[in-house]
Amino acid sequence: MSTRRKFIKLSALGATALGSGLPIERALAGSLNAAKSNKPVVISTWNHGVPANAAAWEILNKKGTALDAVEAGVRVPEGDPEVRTVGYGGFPDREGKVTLDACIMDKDSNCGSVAFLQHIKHPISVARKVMEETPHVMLVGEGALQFALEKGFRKENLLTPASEKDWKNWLKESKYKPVINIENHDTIGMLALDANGDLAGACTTSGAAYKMHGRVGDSPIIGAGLFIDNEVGGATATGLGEAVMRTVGSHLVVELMRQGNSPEDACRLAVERIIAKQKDVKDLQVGFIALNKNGEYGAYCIHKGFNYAVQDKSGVKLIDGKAKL
Ligand code: SD4
Repeated sequence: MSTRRKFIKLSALGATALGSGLPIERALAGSLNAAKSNKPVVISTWNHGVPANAAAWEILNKKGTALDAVEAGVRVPEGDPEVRTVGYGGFPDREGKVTLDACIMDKDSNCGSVAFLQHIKHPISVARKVMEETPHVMLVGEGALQFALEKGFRKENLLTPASEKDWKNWLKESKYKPVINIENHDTIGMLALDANGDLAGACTTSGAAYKMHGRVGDSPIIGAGLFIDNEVGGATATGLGEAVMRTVGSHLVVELMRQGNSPEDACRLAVERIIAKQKDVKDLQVGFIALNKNGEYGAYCIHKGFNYAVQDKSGVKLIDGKAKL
């Protein structure tokens, strides 16, 4: 970046910091310390983020790109039938169909997304192909499936016997009520900063368990479930997608970081915005994680119980997200 451009950016940051009442030193320190940045680093939602991060780390540690890392990382829970909320083995909708949502975003603000996709185990890789091999950002349903098959993905049955059994039990009462902090809100969202200092993110889910057929959540929506701006940072969301979409949550978190907030503060402010817009948050969980350009990270959620996984040079961590309530 030219010195002049850097100066303009820092001036803008300083002005924002003044406007928001944030200490200017803190806002500026973030930009000025770029040389000391913590990289590479990868963070992701929930405890299934630990093995997912390990796969991403293998790439990051060999100076691979953040984009390759996040794709490889989230493919781990996508392919794991024991993870009942992502990819193969995910809970179906109320008609017993496993429908998947995923998106990916890179350092150049390229993005790709698939929603309401059936029969394909790795929707994140289809999303990447949408990004790289089509003029579009998002493909859904039958069109997304047709595209995946054209690209050589295999059509398979994603409903495992365990998920089918649970669905049949659910049918007995057919009561749809999202429950906080348990398996029906366990999307994986992953953010990585590579050795080159570039960011990328990925988000993939089977969505809310027993949702209406055709329902799409926040996870494949760029800006809601995931957002990356390589000049600032990235954010991703988990929890009740409808609440995240109403506030375009991940974009909000990134913009709050742009204004000088730390990753954790940005996540907290976005959570507070969601709470302010909802009548009742008793049964509503949303969690955000965020990573900035310096490799600093943080998280925040509405209710206790949300955790996130981190891997960097200092090792592997599973951290409880701070909660508002
Ligand atoms: C959705 N946000 O479809 C997703 C679900 C989720 O952790 O995050 N689960 O609403």
